[in-house]
Amino acid sequence: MMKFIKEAANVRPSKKQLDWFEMEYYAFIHFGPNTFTDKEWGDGSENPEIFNPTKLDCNQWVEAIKLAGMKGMVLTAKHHDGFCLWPSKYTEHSVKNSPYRGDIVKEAADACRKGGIKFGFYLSPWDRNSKYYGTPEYNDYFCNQLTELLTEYGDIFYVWFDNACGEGPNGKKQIYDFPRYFDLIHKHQPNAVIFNDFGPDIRWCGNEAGSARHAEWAVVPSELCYYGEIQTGAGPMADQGSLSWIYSTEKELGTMANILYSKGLVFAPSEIDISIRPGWFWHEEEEPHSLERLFKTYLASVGSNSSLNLNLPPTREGLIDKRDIQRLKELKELLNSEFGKEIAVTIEKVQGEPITQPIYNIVLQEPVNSIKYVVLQEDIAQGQRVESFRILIGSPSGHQYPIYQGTTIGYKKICQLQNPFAEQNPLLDDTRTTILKIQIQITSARDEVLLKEIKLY
Ligand code: FUL
Repeated sequence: MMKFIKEAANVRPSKKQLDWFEMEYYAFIHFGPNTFTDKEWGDGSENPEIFNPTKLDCNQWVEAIKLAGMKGMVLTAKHHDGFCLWPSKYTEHSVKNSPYRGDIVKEAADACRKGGIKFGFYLSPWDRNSKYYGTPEYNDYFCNQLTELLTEYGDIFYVWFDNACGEGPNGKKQIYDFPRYFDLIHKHQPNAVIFNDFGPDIRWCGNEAGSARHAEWAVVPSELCYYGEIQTGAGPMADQGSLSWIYSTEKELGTMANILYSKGLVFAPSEIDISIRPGWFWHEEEEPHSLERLFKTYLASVGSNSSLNLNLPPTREGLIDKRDIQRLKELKELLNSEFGKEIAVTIEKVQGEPITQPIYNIVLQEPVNSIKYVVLQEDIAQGQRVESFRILIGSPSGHQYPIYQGTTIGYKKICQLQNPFAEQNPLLDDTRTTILKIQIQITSARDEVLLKEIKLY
């Protein structure tokens, strides 16, 4: 068992997964016929004539994304309605037959390049317009479209496959040839990470509400990575009678109880995807979520070993809504004020008895009134190791008070010691004028602990 735990601690990310981790925060853009019909899911019968953005400006999207501090864009090149935002050679259901004749994928990719951010696309396997859907020919159709997107728009950092399908038990059944899709991506865009519910490079966090697991592990049972194929009835492990698959919403995904009996382990970190508004597509009457909700989501994603893919839906004119830009600005200002000024410290690492329980003694150069955040980072390139930790502050009389109890760290853990929107944490009261020391105790880990950063704010 010890050997297995050590192995789990040493499952490592690829270079492209590391690059993705470092992006932390990027934007989804949901745009298409739904924007004009006021729907969330089109049925594919929409007339392309309705798609008519009159002031479309992808540079404005990029400005909004950059203003928010995000590092990339993921555009819905084709949503479930099958309508393509590029003039695909393989269908008439696209921008080429709309009053807007341009190539929106090209405009978006060019704007990203010009603005110095990365570009990626979302491509829905579920296609409610294609006559091929539900037949083996659909995989050819899908691969043709995927190839267009992979070869005609420069560097792609991300290919986001959506596993949603609303066909129901009597609907069309499509066997997706995911291995073939993945091969195409590896061939044409070897640096692109691939997202699906089950990975292979990045996996869905399991909800669209912006909430995190109590312990988010990047190393998960390999059974998960075949789930998508099981769902569609295909693939090498399409054995529905077997218990050996794990659902992507599983709460304990990656924790010890779950990995101990797995067939293997893979490195597949989580992304939290959420829209800035209730819907993924723009609806006039909807308002952006509150600043508090978005900030919490940031802590639950970027601050909990996931990334944040925050959706900004363009309006019918083809611009990011002013209300959303205002909220993004507020969020950026809040992030700047919360994480703009580091507290200067000196850190001493004391080796605990086992190498998996080191203690970090942190002495502040100047006493402070309060510490709002402790930000921890493991050297994730070596694997994810910490299972649990706690943070203590020293009182003037020399007593130590535990102020935070944590589970995983991974790429980044933002420990919020006190909620900026709430009252003062009572535990801090008697020491708050004189905090000079804190201590971080790693209480359990899967192998030697390699913390890369400890920052206080
Ligand atoms: C879901 C889709 O059904 C939604 O429309 C949206 O695109 C979201 C990101 O993924 O599965």
